[in-house]
Amino acid sequence: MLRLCGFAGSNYHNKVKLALIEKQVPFEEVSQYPTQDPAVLAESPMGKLPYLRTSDGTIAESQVILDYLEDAFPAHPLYPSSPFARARNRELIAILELHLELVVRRLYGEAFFGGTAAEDVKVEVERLLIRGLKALGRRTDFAAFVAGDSFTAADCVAIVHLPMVSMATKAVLGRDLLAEGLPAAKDYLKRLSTRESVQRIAADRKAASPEFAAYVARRAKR
Ligand SMILES: N[C@@H](CCC(=O)N[C@@H](CS)C(=O)NCC(=O)O)C(=O)O
Repeated sequence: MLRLCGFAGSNYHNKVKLALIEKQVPFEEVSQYPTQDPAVLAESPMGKLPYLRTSDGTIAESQVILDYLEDAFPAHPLYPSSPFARARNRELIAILELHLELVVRRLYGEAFFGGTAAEDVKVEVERLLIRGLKALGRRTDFAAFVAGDSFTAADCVAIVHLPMVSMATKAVLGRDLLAEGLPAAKDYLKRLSTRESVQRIAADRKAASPEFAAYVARRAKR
């Protein structure tokens, strides 16, 4: 049985969990919060979450895990069949992660963990997010799913990362850059929120919120 190690409040954890649910691959979850504990570093070299325990060993990095799942469990594919469409799917994922999530992450300290982001960081993040959102809008209109008419890996990524753009920019910049830059994405998130897999993620995140609050409190004391 595969074991997904991480926590329900993590967007990267939920990306992999969505893929497992959508692919109908059985798995169990093991609750793990960020740490540099040697036992965790032995399983996830950077101590990043999530990581996947398989019968062959552990795998870290959510995108690597998604690609492993696609290779190991080809039934219920999450990528299109043509090489070009697969590349375009991964291009969407790269935009979502490199040019949106990794950028907005610089605001999480202030948005969620009681920290303060420097003014120059806020200015830079806003500039880069506007650019990243424009790039995403050049590749999808969110008419149905992110990459066309069916649910794909790019949806597993968009569903978990795009709300972070909204939440963190609202909290730190006082404006929802997602709503301003890509209003169709807000409608898409609302539509997809009724999907069974997405509802399960949301319910699990809610159920784990006291555990997450305890982690945030521990983190603030460090
Ligand atoms: N590139 C990694 C990013 C994962 C990531 O940043 N996870 C966060 C939790 S949402 C984490 O482990 N943070 C702790 C740390 O960076 O040490 C992936 O795709 O899995």
